[in-house]
Amino acid sequence: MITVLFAAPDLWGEYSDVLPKALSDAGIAAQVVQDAAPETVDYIIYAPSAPLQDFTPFTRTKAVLSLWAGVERIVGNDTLTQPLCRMVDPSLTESMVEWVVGHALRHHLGIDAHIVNPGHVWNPVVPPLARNRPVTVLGLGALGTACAQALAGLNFPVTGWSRTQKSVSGVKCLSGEDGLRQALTGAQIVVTLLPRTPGTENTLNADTLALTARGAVILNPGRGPLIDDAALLDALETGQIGHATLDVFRVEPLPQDHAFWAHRCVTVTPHIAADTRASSASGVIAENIRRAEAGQPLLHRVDRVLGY
Ligand code: NDP
Ligand code: OXD
Repeated sequence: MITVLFAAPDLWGEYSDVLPKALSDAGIAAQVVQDAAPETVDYIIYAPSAPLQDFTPFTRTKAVLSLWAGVERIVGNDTLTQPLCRMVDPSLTESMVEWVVGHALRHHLGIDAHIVNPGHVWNPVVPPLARNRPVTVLGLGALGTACAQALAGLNFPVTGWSRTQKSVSGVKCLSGEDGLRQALTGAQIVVTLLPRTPGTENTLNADTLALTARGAVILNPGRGPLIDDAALLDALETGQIGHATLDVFRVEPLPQDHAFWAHRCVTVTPHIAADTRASSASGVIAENIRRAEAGQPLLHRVDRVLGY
């Protein structure tokens, strides 16, 4: 019998039934507990809300399994010597695709003009076809790749950018510094799905925002620090950027006095682009524990040096 410590008390209600069931379905004899002597714990289930900060006493723990895809709040923890895995979950991916495609289509079709039209103006402006609207997705990981492919499936010409060179069917893939400039040049919609690391901070800044097509739309469901807030506000003022739909921020909840709230060309969504669903995430956790117990390599292991 292995011991799985569920270290995120606020999520216990969602997982208390489904996680033990998923482990049992995977053939693992486990007790899932909210409290245990550290030296008895085999696996830790972690979320940023977890009060647990010192991993030193967990001497027999074989892995820390994050319920979140983004691991920036744990990856730099020096007491963590155990392997860390991030969440890659089909329902998380599905919801991110829905958020990105939904907000891309909102801007592509100019839907707002028809929803808010107090003057009852009959203005038959026909949007271009998607095939004539270049879209760039920064980050071609689990989420970025799925979003890029969904957008390509709607006929948008999609360019994707990542740290290492990728090959994604239907998507023009670029990497490296020059690749970033090429990917952004002329883009009309830019989606940021990079992790927060020192290497991705302010990827969108005054210099790179200036490369996009005039009036481009930014969709950021990645992390707030991927964008230089002040540079974005400047670019919105000049019209270089036409609209920004932002789901994530440097400080969350977004402070009431932040300029994004009141800006007519900014849409704020409250970090809801994609949520980890307990039922599918439990299956992902159970599979990883099954693999570890069988001596197989863990899936979705975080590279502590790269930070994601
Ligand atoms: P992955 O780790 O699968 O993918 C990350 C991608 O970013 C990879 O393509 C990687 O390149 C690329 N990348 C990393 N660093 C750099 C760099 N310095 N330059 C260029 N490219 C870089 O992550 P996911 O797709 O699973 O998730 C992405 C992010 O989405 C998460 O880290 C999280 O911040 C955010 N997120 C937001 C949610 C929300 O609700 N708003 C929900 C879930 C996640 P390479 O392929 O070469 O390694
Ligand atoms: C995540 C998130 O990283 O919800 O999973 O942002």
